[in-house]
Parts: sequence; structure tokens; C-alpha cells
Amino acid sequence: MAVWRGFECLFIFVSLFALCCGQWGWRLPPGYACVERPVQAICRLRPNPTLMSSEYRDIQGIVIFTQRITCFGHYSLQVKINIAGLPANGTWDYHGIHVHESGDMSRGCESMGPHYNPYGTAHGSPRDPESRRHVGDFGNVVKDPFGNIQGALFDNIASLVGRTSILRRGVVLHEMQDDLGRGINRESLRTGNAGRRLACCVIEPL
Ligand SMILES: [Cu+2]
Ligand SMILES: [Zn+2]
Repeated sequence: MAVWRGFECLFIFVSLFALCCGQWGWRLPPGYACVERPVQAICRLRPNPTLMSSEYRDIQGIVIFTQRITCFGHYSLQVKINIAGLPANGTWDYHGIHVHESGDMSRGCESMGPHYNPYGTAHGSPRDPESRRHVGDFGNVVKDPFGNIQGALFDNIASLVGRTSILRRGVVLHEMQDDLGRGINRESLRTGNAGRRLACCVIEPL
């Protein structure tokens, strides 16, 4: 008899659960709608006007950010990168790419400040935990022999929503490979020794 009571309780529990979730579609009641929605932003890369070398004057590109938001939190940020116009020098090269603190382009890419770092941590790799990287650390992208960069990455730390949102901040593409904080000098823990700022843009909501 006791066994049957257990089954009865389970049956009632499952029925109520199905009824509630069926009615609300896994959402909160009307007025507290928890609808999953995508948030998108775009950044249109332009060459750094303060850079003297002419070999980087033709850089053009688009970075598209997409993130799914629910009332329980948000999913990882998808970053699609499509850049052209780098030197077609026949080699594959790594270039550091980061979100920098400021969306200010009044002095080209130089006025965008340091890497976006709201937690005051050291520079690192996008695969490092939050305590050992900047929020803006996206690591490196790869340029093909024809001067194009095409790629997509997912980031669990940077976000388009919340207190440390990257919206209206700057994306900077660098001349050198980012050493991801593993270099031998102090600069490695600040900038990854990624060198000059070749191109940049402001992250605008779509
Ligand atoms: Cu940078
Ligand atoms: Zn950094």
C-alpha cells in the first residue's frame, strides 16, 4: 500500500508540473514574461588614422556580436570577425584583438584606452578564468596569405548586457601576435606585447 502511495504522489507531482509548464511554456506568468531573445551589436573596423605606415591604410572589416539572453542569465557571446585589406604578403600571421575601455575615436585608435578591465586583473588568454584575464581579452585572429581575417569565437566572460557590458567600447586589431600574458616582460601582463593599433571601431547596438 505504501508503495502505491509513493506512485500516486509521483503521478500528482508530474501532472501538476506538466500542467504548469505547459500553460506557461517554461516561462513566468504573463507580466513577468521570460522570453529568450538575441541581442546583437556591430563594429565597423576602420584603419587607424594616426598610423603612419601606408601598408595598413586599406583595412576594412566588420565584427558582429550575438548573444542570447534569458531571465535566468545569458549565454556565451558569439563574435564573428570578417576583415580584409591587410598586407597580402603570402604568410599566415597572428594578430591580437581586444575590446578596449573607451569608444572614443577622437585620436584614432589611440584614444580608446587600455584593454577593458573592470576587475583590475592581469592580461591573459580568452581561455583563462575571469581572475587571470581582462574582460576585453579576445586573444588572436589569423590573417591568411591574401590579407584577410575570417573567424568566429565564443567568449564566456565578455557580454553585451549587465554591469560590465562591452557595448559602446572599442575593438582594436593589433600589428603583432598577443602573447596572452605568457611573455617574459612586464608588458605581457598589460597588453600581451601586441604592438601597434592597426584598426579599430566602436561596438554599436544593432
Ligand atoms: Cu588591444
Ligand atoms: Zn588584455
